[in-house]
Amino acid sequence: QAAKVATKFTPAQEDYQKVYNKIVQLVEDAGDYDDGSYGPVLVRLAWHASGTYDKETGTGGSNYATMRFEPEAKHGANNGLNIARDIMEGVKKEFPWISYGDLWTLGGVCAIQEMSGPKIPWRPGRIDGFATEATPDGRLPDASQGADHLRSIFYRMGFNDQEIVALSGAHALGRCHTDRSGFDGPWTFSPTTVTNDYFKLLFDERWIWKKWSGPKQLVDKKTGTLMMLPTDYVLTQDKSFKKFAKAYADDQDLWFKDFSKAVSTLFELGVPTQQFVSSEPWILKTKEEQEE
Ligand code: DDH
Repeated sequence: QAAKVATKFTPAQEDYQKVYNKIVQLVEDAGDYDDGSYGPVLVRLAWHASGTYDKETGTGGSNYATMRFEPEAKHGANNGLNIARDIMEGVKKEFPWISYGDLWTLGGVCAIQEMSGPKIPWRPGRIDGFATEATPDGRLPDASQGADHLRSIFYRMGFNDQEIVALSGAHALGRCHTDRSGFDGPWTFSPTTVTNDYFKLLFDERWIWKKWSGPKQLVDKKTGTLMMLPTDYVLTQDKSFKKFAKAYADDQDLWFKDFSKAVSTLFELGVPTQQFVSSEPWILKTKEEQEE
């Protein structure tokens, strides 16, 4: 009798492209949800899965996808991300071989690229970890604070001022929900398209404190429909942050380039280099490029 040989499936780049394509499908099937796309909330999931990294202890980051476990799943900063995790669960059913860390970061890459953003170099290699590897609360930024807080949070991940500002431009996408963070509204008029409008609006609009019983936030004086968090507004107040924010407001190509690099780094935080299956990150194709 022949012995059963267990053959391990080794996925190639084209297999990850299939996962990417499945995510595209689900993002587009959002119906009435928010602005008609799950893209922004998928970007937020990828970011919160990665932004827990602490370079001193080497803990946190996207490697183990510990947001699957309580209490990390229930951290206030992660409110509402169950929606994104549930969507990704649908993808995982079809491609059970992919790790959660790879899946969630790929979701972020896919969402950014499909919403007209820059290409985000990405490679697989993250592994599923255990609840004991979950990170303590307080590693993600608190929107009510200022420049010192931003620096202490992002320097801990290994980023500098320029990268803090570049990454913050992700708020071109999506919106705040009163039932998730307590804040309310979108940052731009096109919350499902990656543009440098976030930076432009920061400088071009007049921002006033919103009069309401909710948490302290700003609204644009002209329409009263857009918002900025205290941590967004500080990018125009702090001298070092302001220099970069102004440069990105003036030059979308420059921001795309810097945003792509910083996001690619962000999504790899906490992953030991030897775990990656390829020495160089890949550039996956957008849906549109594959139709050409
Ligand atoms: Fe953010 N973010 N973020 N953010 N974020 C929120 C939503 C979204 C902060 C606070 C909030 C980044 C940085 C910061 C996205 C991406 C990124 C919300 C609203 C709050 C609050 C949540 C809700 O109510 O649904 C703070 C503070 C910071 C900071 O200090 C720098 C970064 C670096 C990214 C990134 O992706 C690189 C996205 C996308 C959203 C919209 C989500 C949605 O559902 O829409």
